[in-house]
Amino acid sequence: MTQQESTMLPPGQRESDAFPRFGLTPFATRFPSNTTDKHIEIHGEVEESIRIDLAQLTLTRVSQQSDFHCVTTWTKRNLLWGGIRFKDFYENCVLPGARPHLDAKFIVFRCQDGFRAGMQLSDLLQDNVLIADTLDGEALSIAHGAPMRLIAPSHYGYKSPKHINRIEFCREEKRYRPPAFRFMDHPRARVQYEERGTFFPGWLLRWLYRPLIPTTIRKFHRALVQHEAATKEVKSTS
Ligand SMILES: Nc1nc2c(c(=O)[nH]1)N[C@H]1C(S)=C(S)[C@@H](COP(=O)(O)O)O[C@H]1N2
Ligand SMILES: [Mo]
Repeated sequence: MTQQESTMLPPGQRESDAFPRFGLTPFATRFPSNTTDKHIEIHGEVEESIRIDLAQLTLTRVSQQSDFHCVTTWTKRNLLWGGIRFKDFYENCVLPGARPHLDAKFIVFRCQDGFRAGMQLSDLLQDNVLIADTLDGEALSIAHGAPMRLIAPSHYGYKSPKHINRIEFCREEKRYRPPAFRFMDHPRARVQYEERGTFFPGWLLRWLYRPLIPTTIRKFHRALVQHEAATKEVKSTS
């Protein structure tokens, strides 16, 4: 098991006891329609668009303990994720199968709830970036990204997209449209350098974001409770 060094919190972060379902509020009421099949489509600047079923892969499984840092300043420490390394997936499945163009170094993840995250390929090839399908030894819940999500612990949480189902290779990031206002997106979003967003410094965004945490948590929690009640109802009447 790889363990991330976890001593001091990164600049501007505060430890949270809870690990809430969280995100941009428009996504609170959107849910994945498929929570079991682990299919990822590879598209964009590639020789061949392909679809990979993670259940069929024989890549080495890893478990990793790492801290999770939301850009709004809460940090949940020591989460135990299980899955495969993105780097292994890229080298063994994506490169030989889809053959991305050599200059396609910007990657967009698309998710079942419409969320998306753009990242540099070089950041994704770090050892601590996973495609995770378990948390604490259990299959990922809907709250935390079923059936699978990216985990990129050196970057703010908005670079750990949940419910991923599609990966696109791009030549340039200029045309990428973030899911929120552009100032809220940083192409790298490294926690260590407090790259919370663009145009505004990280320390300023801390103060802008912090007051939004409680209402966001409530919104996401309520929506999940409603969703679970609705899906239960459907199951019992069918
Ligand atoms: N599909 C999807 N992925 C997402 C989000 C989202 O709303 N939808 N929110 C992001 C943000 S801002 C954060 S902080 C984390 C929250 O992860 P959690 O809900 O497992 O705590 O997911 C990230 N990935
Ligand atoms: Mo976040």
